[in-house]
Amino acid sequence: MKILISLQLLGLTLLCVGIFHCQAWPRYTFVVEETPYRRLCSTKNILTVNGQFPGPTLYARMGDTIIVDVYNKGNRNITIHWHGVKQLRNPWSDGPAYITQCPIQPGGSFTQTIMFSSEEGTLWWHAHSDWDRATVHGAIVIYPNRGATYPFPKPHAEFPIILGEWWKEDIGQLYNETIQSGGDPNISSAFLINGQPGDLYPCSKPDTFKLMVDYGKTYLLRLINSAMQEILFFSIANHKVTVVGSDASYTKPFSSDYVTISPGQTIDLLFTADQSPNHYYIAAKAYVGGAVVYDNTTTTAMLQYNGNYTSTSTPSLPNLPYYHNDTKASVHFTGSLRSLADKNHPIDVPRKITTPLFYTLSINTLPCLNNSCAGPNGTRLAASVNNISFVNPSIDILQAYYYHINGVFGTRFPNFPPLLFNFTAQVLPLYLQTPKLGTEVKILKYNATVEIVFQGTNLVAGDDHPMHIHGFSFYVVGWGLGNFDEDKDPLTYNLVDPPLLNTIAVPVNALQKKGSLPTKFFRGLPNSLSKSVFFDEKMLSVGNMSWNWNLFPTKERPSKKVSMVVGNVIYLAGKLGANFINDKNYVCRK
Ligand SMILES: [Cu+2]
Repeated sequence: MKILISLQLLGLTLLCVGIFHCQAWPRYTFVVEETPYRRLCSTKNILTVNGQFPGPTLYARMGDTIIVDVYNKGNRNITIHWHGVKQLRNPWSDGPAYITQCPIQPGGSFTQTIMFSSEEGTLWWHAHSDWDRATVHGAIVIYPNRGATYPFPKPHAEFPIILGEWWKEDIGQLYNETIQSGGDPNISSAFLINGQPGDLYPCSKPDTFKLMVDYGKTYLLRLINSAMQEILFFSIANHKVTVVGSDASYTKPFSSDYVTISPGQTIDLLFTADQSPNHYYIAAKAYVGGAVVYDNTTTTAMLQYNGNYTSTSTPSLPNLPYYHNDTKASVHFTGSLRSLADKNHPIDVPRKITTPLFYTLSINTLPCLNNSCAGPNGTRLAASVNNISFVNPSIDILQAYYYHINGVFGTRFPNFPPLLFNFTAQVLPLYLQTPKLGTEVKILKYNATVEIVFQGTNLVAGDDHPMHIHGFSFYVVGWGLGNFDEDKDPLTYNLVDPPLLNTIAVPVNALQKKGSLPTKFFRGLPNSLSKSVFFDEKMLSVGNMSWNWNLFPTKERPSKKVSMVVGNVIYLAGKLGANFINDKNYVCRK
């Protein structure tokens, strides 16, 4: 019989199986604290991890387990989430506030275990409470297993490139004001590359992020979109990039002048420094498909060749798609992603679906006393899936689920929209705008194979809707414009090499005139460790759109005695907005 002993020694936790085989788990300390940062000519305190912005990078090998001791020395409740980590049988450590845990209160701490399994490539971690992830985030780099290699030539060097968003005002205040007003949050003041706005913003030039390269060498960029709201276009002047992975899963290499990246998504890129030695701009700006207000500024970093040469006095900017609403450019890039699907990285797209789900994604409005809110006609903006707008529970759902605490959530989340109408009509009756409020979950059977069709609607305002699932990756088998056609659209599914992602943008329709909005079709829970899961739709609102979405496990092999809930937590966090119920209203059990 194996003996399991856990020791904490010299900062390493040792898991010993038997007497002779001990494995050290890397252990990190995250101190969440207010730190002054100066950007755009003014200084403000931001919430950071260990005083760093962006926060520290976590490193692991495929299949590793690492431990992070999180200390909240800030002045408000926080949680930390490991975005895209499957966390098999370990949902308690996953971090979404009020879903898997109560927040860590000021002065409190929480030791979180991050269990990697099939993920390989780039993921990221971020705060998962209110809007704190704007400044509390960092990269997760997952190398191949010992003895294994990348499925592409080893790059000379690799760099995380974190795209971010900066507000001049305090993030907590911005959140509270948005909650109070019921309208859109103020647009950001700048976008950032590795924490810096770049040359095109005031007071920023000396600190622009510089990427130093040697002529002729190839580099790996681990691109992460940590922006709160916006899908971003990214490009390097004069250099093509080759996409080799996304969301910690390898893709078939494809070459492109630019990249489209959703909030929450990661993309691994190779590029070769094969141009004449000089300085070249790297740039990113928002892609916005809907008719909404947005930050139209451009962030830059500098690609600088090493060596002796005279650089151009004004380096050229890259050719980003010209229009901010260039949906064609956006979906062309996203639609080009394919799983690598080779001998060493096989895929397993489920063919037999046990649970078809059809989810409408809508922006909604809620009545507001004296029509005094900042949404359309004095209403409060909201959002829904299948017309249910999520209400935060009083205690976290995982706890309520595990301990059978009644009255925290319902189990009647609908498989299909309760109201059928022409979802993508240009003009829709006003009464459809008001959603139902609730904390409803969908319970799936153990071993369920799920297909989800996301159908955008034109209620209030059509827009792109980034969607993320916690703890699972999914195959994106297709997308299209207009209302989903259950006869024709499945015939176009890619079941051969669809990309395996954890975050995807359901795009706004490029052909608005025809009154159609797009759909995306997801298939399956590809993990071979099939699980029983239940869904919770957490529709947050405020802003042009905000989405959260969660999946929990039920008890896998209930006959086996385990000390925790088995399986995963899933969370869709696209444009993560604020809840329409203020955090202060919560009572969370100790
Ligand atoms: Cu997540």
